[in-house]
Amino acid sequence: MSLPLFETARAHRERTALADPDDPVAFGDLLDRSAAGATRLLAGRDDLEGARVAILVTPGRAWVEAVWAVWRAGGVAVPLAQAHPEPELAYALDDAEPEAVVADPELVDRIAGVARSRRIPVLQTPALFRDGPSGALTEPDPGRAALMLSTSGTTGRPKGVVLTHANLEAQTTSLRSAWGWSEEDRILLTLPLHHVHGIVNVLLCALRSGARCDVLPGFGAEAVWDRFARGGLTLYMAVPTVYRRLIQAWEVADDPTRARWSQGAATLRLMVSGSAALPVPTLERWEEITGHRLLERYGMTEIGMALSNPLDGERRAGHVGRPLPGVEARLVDEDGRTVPTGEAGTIQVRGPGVFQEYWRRPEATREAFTDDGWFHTGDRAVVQSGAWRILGRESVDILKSGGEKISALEVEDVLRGDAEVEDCAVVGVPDPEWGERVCAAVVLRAGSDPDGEVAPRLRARARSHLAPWKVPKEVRVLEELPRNAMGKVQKPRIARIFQDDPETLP
Ligand code: MLC
Ligand code: AMP
Repeated sequence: MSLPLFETARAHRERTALADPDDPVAFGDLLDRSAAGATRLLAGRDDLEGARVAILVTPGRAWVEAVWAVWRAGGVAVPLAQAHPEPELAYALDDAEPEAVVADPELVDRIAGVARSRRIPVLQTPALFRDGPSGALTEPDPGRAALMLSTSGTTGRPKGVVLTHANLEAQTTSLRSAWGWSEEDRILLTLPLHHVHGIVNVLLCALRSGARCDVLPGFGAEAVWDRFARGGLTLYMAVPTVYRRLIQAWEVADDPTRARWSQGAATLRLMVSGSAALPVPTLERWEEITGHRLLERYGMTEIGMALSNPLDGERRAGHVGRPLPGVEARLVDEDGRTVPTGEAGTIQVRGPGVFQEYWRRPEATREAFTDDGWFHTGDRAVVQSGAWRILGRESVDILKSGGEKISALEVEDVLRGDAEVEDCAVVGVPDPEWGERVCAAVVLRAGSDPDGEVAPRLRARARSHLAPWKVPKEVRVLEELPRNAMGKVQKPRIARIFQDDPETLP
């Protein structure tokens, strides 16, 4: 049995799969080097049998080689965020219990300590993929787990979302058909590779199509514009914050630069936005300066992409289109009954792209699905004249900042660890740059100095424990948290306090 992804790679051995950022890498190279990596990971065994291997590798050829090596050895790849501080990495290792970590030499120091104390070996790129004895590899069955991605939930700490090879194949098949992918496509990757957006929509769709992916190791507005201007690209996909930053860079550029950038962008065939609501002004300004009407789509780590505006046809502003090929979607009320057309409800999704389970959380997995297999997304929407419109989330405790999902409860737990904090509430405040800005209201213990260095101290605490996007951009001391008659903290009221009277960062 062979996975379609690797069949495609074999059929395109001589063609360029990646440019990293300028060096071309052929599909054949990726196959050969990942085979060497798989053989080393196996160390004499036939199959990793679903063992996890954590990946702390910069987007580029080594990332693909590492993940393919894990898959070809029968393991589950667990991509880690490069920006994670030690406690986040430690949590990820304790949760996934990987048998090894694959890390770039320049990232090894970040994880070496936490890996050593857990007796997890760290294998370094690119040495892992050097020529060596390559054993016979038996590719895993499509039903086996391939990828574990971390997602924030309403229950505090992040959960592992387990996707099988068949899930990934279903997700890429759906998107390739909906967005007209072919081997002639060339996409620019600037998204991080610890999320479904960068991994599936950009990288795996390209590799599975026999197309080419040009990689920038991170996002920079000028670098992206310059890459558009150099020509040759056909596709770009990003989160709304990125399009806003690109617009801002264009606005301050001189006329010749603007002209060069706009002309370059106009040569692409499709630009896609997702992972958070695309503000209509961003959609409109982008269309004015590039001629591209962004295709907005809706997805989630657990399900891949579910809804999309059409490749051909009307892309309605503020809407996310309709269900993608192979995806069933419906709106339900609180009792789980399908709502009448035109009424708001919560999105449920079913289909072959939907994930297998939350890692080692059978209860959470059970609760996320109905008896007949619909996944409950927690996002509210309404269908207007055939197009779906996202209305927001059911839970006030799930925030989205710059496309990163954040659990308010997880941030609150860290802030409560400060000796002076009696209580706190973390909220998402509507923000033109981030979509939502993470803000924290804190109540101090009696006797604490309210004029002291509370905000910088709490931000520093958050920074040392949490990924950078979870660090509150603003911290305010309140006398008490507003509560309703039942004693429940009224988060929308707290968000309004920050909204009505925005403060600059301390
Ligand atoms: C970085 N910072 C953020 C942030 N990213 N703060 C809030 N939200 C974020 N998302 C912090 C930095 O640590 C820094 O803090 C300050 O903000 C400015 O940093 P920067 O250098 O300007 O940010 P940058 O590194 O350029 O990152 C911004 C970004 C990045 C938008 C390019 O966040 C990004 O790539 N986001 C995409 C995430 C993604 O792929 N999501 C898809 C999820 S999957 P300080 O204090 O040090 O100044 C999904 C499903 C679906 O949602 O539908 O696709
Ligand atoms: P994640 O859990 O990080 O995969 O993020 C998924 C969430 O992002 C969804 O549940 C939505 O809340 C949000 N999301 C993704 N795409 C869109 C979109 N186009 N509009 C609004 N919200 C979106």
